[in-house]
Amino acid sequence: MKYKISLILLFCFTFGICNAQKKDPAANEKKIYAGRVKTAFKKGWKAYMDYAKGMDAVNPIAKKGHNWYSETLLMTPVDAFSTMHVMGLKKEMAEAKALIFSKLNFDKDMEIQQFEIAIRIMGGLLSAYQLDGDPRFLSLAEDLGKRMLPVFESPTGMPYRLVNLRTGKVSGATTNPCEIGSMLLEYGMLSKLTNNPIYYEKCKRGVVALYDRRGKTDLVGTEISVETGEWLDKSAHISGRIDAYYEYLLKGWLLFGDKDLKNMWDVSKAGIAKHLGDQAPSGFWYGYADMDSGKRTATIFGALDCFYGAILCLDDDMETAKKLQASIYKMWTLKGLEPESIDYSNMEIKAPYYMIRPEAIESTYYLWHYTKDDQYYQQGKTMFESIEKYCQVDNGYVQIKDVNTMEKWDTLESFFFAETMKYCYLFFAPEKSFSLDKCVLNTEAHPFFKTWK
Ligand code: DMJ
Repeated sequence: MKYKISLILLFCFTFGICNAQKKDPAANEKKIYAGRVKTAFKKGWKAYMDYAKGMDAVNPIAKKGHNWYSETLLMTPVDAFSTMHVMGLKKEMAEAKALIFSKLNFDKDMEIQQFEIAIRIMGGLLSAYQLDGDPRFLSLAEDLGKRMLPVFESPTGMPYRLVNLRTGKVSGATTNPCEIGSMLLEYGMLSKLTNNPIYYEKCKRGVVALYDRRGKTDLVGTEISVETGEWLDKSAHISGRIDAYYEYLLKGWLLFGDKDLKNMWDVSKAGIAKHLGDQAPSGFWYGYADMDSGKRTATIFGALDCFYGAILCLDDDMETAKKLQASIYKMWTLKGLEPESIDYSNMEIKAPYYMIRPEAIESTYYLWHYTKDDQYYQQGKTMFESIEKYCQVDNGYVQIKDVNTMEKWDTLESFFFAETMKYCYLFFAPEKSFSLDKCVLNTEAHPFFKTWK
């Protein structure tokens, strides 16, 4: 009798496991990887708490921290919070909140770069408010938003780059499209959540002023004066200094349903495809061109440019996203970690460092999310493994000075926590912990939810 029962139990157990494996053979592996990404995040965070608590960022090897400006803006805790929430890291969330609510204060006689502070700090606070519900996050974001508003008081309506948080004095009249347009999501969210349209209105006015100055190719250049409206560098590309301007035209439409943005995106997208898209022998890439003539000026593609794969996915252009992804992965596996930039005409590395940027992982994740094609899941695993292998030190994670030698660079940008770790985690995260379909991620990967009608 006893023997019979054991046999039945054994049968049920084996059958149960086999059945579960049939349902999702990768379930177990995903659980293990989700745990490993969380462990990596916690290790990075511990380094911050041990050596840089209360400062902007950590230098794990030197066992110290540093601030961007003369005083801290709590860059790492604010940027890290939304990922802690997605990962369900309660202890770390409590630590970040304690720091933010006891130490974060914007009343400082300090000149800051409004774009970086908007996407990392304002974006982080707004997302934290939506995820966590604590109204102090929103109050801080609103205080910051008010202090940064003077940037829009230029003759053209395009924002100045820098502002003093206490006095409101602005400077930095020479700027770029990214620093003009890539705060539209943050200012828009602030408007929605505070019922005060001023932030979105001012920011959108600057975006439209920039768009109206686009070249004959429908593309924007790299440098412009917000006082005269004149272009100072007419080089068009999707790399740093322009990238998130395009990203926010599409995401602004998706989040706010603003048809002007949709139109601006459609026009820009066609210009990008026509003048920057480049089918080379080494693969499909986006290069540089003159914004008026469309003449190719360089065949450079960089780590930052990789964001465009995610945007193509959001725009439902899977075929182009897949072509670009093959190149992104080629660049990543060239040395085992992606360099900052390459010349795709000969696959020569132009800038050899790796800042633990997220964009390649981001696009791989979007493609996997929308296609569920296993090759992208495998690529995501490879990317995480290479960060584990090359960027990990005994007491944390650091950047890489040169992907040829994998020499360490003892610093860690806050986007390691906000983005790189978040995208790595999402490949393996339990479905119920996060859904990309229910939010729009800002350019710093902070989830924004449409909570209004
Ligand atoms: C982040 O701050 C944001 O993703 C920004 O849009 C570009 N640069 C970094 C990450 O590389």
